[in-house]
Amino acid sequence: MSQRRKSKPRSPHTFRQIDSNHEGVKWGRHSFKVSPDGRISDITRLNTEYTPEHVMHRTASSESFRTKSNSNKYLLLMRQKAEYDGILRNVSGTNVRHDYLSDQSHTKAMVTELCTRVKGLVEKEDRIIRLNSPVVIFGDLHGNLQNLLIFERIFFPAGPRASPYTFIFLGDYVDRGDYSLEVMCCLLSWKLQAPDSFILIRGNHEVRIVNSQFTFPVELKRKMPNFPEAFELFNQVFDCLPVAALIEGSVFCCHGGIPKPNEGEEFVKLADIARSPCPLVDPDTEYNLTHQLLWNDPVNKSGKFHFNDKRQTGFLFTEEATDNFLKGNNLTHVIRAHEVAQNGFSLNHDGKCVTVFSSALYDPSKNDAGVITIFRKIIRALTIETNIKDLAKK
Ligand SMILES: [Mn+2]
Repeated sequence: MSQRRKSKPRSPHTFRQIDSNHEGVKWGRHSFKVSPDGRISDITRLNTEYTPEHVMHRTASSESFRTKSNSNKYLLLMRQKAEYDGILRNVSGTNVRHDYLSDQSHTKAMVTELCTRVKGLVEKEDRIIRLNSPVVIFGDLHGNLQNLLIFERIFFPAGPRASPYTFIFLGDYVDRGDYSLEVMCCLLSWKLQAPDSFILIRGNHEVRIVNSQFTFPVELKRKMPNFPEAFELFNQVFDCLPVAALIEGSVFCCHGGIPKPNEGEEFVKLADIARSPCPLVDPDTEYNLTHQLLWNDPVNKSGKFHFNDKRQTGFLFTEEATDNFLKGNNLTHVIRAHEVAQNGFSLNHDGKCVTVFSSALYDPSKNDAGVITIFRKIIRALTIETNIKDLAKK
């Protein structure tokens, strides 16, 4: 019989190191029942520590897990609106016979509260938000409420806080589609419920000089004729949205793409993007680097940057520009939105630049919606089935 080797006792130093470095875990405050379609009920508070009731009601966790919290009431209104309009399968079991959103007193209080509270959250955020995986990344929504509610059912049916994912939206929430107001009310409600894991990045349509020329103000006026302040309230939130996200210190996310460096420089440093002002009302004239983050597109051409003819503003960036930006900042990939893609995503620059677009049927070629996930160091592009024929209740 072989002699068993005596194992060396671990040095106490090792234990001390582990002890001093770990961040620890703690109990969440709520437990609940989840139905097969993801609805939560039977919410109970775990009494692991004493918290006074008036403090409890102000935490994001109770905002998420109290069915009577304002954000949950607003989300229910948006789902009922979608069911009433026949763009979402009725799963609530209630037959919605009334368009609750047409009640002006509801919408005015809702928009005021959502905009005021979320502005208070996003203006404190870093301009580049640093995150770890797992993440789900969404591209342009453009007022597509139906697709957004399908994403909810697939990725966070019991709310973003009950999911291990961090959700990143890359902007262009409003204009073009019919439901910019409802899309914004959903996004802002979820932001209140999960401020650290529900991230809203600014797109070029989240700029009042842009959206004032598209459908957003017309839609607000039609749906809330007695509340002209709504347009400015939403845009004050937009002025304060962060402009980029960085995942695992390696994947850079923004709406448009890589900005052109100053003469004599090879690449734009992340530190310069992080200095983007807040609030930023007109990126074009106040901080052009951010204007480019919101507008630029990738191109397969030689050289580095070319004028963006298609947009008549910003630049097209080449693979060489992508390489310089990635190498200079020690990154591996860029994930951006801003351009429609047939399967919901497309790859440029040898897979180093990814485009994601999350609004189906946006163009005449009947594009699909896509999302990107990053999980265990793997980037995956998904096409989401959003065909509504079997979803509509008619
Ligand atoms: Mn765009």
